[in-house]
Amino acid sequence: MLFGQKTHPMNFEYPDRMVRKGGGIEMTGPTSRARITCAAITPDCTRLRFDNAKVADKTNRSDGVVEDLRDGKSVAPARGAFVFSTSACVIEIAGSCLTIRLKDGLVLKTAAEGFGFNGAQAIFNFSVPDASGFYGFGERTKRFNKTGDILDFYNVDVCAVFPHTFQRDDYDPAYVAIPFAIVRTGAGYVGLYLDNAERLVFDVGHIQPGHLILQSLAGNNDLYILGGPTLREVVRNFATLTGRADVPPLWSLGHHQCRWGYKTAGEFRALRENFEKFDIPVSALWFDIDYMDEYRVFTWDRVDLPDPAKLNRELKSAGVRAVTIVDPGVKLEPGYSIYESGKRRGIFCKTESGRDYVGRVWPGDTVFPDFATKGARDWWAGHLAKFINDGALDGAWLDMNDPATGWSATEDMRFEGGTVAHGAYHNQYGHFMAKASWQAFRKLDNDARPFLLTRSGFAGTQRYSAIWTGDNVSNWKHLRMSIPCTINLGLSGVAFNGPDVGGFCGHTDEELITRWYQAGFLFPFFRNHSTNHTKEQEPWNFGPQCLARIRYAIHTRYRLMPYLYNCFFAHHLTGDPVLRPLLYEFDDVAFENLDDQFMVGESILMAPIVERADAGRSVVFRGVRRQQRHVALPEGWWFDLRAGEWISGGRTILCSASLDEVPIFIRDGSIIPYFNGKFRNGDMALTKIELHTFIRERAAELDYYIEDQKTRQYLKGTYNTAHIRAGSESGKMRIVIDEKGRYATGTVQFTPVIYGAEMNRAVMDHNGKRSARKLQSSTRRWVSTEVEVRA
Ligand code: MIG
Repeated sequence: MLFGQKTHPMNFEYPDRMVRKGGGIEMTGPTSRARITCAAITPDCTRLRFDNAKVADKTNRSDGVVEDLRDGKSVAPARGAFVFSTSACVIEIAGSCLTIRLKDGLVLKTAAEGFGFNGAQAIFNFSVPDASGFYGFGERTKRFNKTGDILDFYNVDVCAVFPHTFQRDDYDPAYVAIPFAIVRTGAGYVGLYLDNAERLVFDVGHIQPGHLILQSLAGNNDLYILGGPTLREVVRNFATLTGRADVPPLWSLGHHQCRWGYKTAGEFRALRENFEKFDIPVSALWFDIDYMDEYRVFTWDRVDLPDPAKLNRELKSAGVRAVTIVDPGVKLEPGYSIYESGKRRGIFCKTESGRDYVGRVWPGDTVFPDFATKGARDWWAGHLAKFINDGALDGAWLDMNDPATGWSATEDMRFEGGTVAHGAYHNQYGHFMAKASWQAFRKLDNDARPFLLTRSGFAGTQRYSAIWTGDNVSNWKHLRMSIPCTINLGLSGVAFNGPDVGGFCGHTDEELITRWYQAGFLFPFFRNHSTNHTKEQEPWNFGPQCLARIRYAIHTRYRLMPYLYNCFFAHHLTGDPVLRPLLYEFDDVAFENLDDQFMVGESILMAPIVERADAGRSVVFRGVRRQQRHVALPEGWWFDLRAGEWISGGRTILCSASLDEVPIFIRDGSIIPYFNGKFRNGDMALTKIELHTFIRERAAELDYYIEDQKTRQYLKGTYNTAHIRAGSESGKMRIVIDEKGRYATGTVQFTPVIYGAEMNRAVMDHNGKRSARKLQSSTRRWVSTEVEVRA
């Protein structure tokens, strides 16, 4: 089937004879027979399993759901009825029509012909006439709200296979498949997760307005119904089902620099020196494919990089980590030790002919580890661990795992010793590669936090890796699209994600890179990356003014590191994404399609400029061109960081921003933990934290998590929660901190910084220890109106 195609709903049969059988309900039609069973997974999550008789292999090979939640508690149909009832919902089956009544009153109903089969294919057709917002769906292009779109779930090396996407923003193929739909109706939100790793197509009101149609091409279907009624609850439920990510190492939240084309040790040293010279923090430098010896995985080009471990230790002593790309393909070359060892152990994917599957990628003829098997994962983990250790590396970057196989037909690749056809693992190839690579890091140090970045993935990949959104282009469309893409991926469980800042393909320019840094500096993953033979994209290539602007954005990220890190910790505990749509915090129909603004955590609203100056509206004020845009401000008060004053929300304002500026607003009732101390690139000790407090009418509360920020001890409960409350009391700001937990207390010292309040004293109480302070500053600006340009 071609991209964009699907099976016509009229080509399915809709079974309508029902009998109660085997703890479930059996449906039959002229050619089809399917048994539906139900399980209560969590108090807010129910699973319906459709066991289609035409699907011979009953194994569900999806690794999407966390192991602990795979069984659930099976629920038999009610006596004498075709009804399943759980604490979350009541599901009624009448012919092939499903009615799901959620406990909060939301009703989700299919069409009369609601689910059907065409051999091994299945269709679920939900009639959702009052739904106007559809979100999630993993990594997607286009806009935030998917109403009217057709979404293919079949991972592909997008840019290589569909080069026309370079100049467009309306194409569908993606590198990541997460078949999860969030539906916004008048009565609240509900989530549907179709847990089937085979190729799927979702049609969101494109062929039938008012309908959400889910189709699978093969395999058995587990349909999870995730309750709300708020967006936050649906997202948290899905994150719990597929796994909330571990907390990343602190350095990985810094600014990263990468480029396809960096080759020699001298270049890496010069890069590090330039970052220092230009006063730009960089937490990691990345090695793209040129570091390898003719693209052989787990090797180094010893001419260009004679002693990589020495180089990487040198970088680390300056606070800069090193990450290498790792492609799954192993060069088919007798005598090459990795190939020989894999061959001996029989861990490569096979074809139907019984031979090792051969693809055609960077090293030439290439074989592929069968990550679906434990044997191959263990083999890979062993080699990767050794490579990481010998090279003094800090992380791995997993590319080409969609999988990309060049001109060799991908579908010929089979799994589990050739017994399982390609489709069962296609969408999970990157996922299982990430799982195997994660094991490698755990092998090296069981108490350390792995850092992995993958291009391809499936539901649940966040358990092992962060995701970058693949090959984008240095143009305004791709900058604009990066916001909804990162938001939807975040709603789909993958909080730690982001685009190539500045754009990967094509040449960036001074204005675009400035706006991209300004839009992206608080994205969860923050890396400048570009392809070879394009304009050099490091921050100092665009003149001193541009450098100053970029520096300002990057410094602000490091200053806000406690806030960002805390968002990641909170994600681990709750499932809340880091980058959020406004809808997440303010459920207002006005924000249903809003995707050129976003929230970072619950307090920071960003409305970056994502249009070229000569494309949008602009004004000249005091001799400076300022670009204009509309900013929707939700109800309540907002602190405009640029003006240093409160403005009222509940309206859309027209904002103008020169190239020095990013419109950022802080929500009334916020405490933002801020780092004003010394750091060297990725090395920071967050022991002295300023509490930037923004209070006008709402009192503020924040749970701030305190732990060692490098080991896995927090997973055993070794962390503290500092519950911080702030409010004004008779002309004084009163801040009360109640720190509790199993970590040593008092390792972090807090200092208040009050914004926009007419008072000059604060009283702080930290676990009973009182201190009165004069306010340090009330107008420290994060992204200044006039950026200081240094020579
Ligand atoms: O065929 O390693 O998306 O980030 O720089 C291209 C070279 C292979 C694709 C990745 C990109 C990376 C590039 N890779």
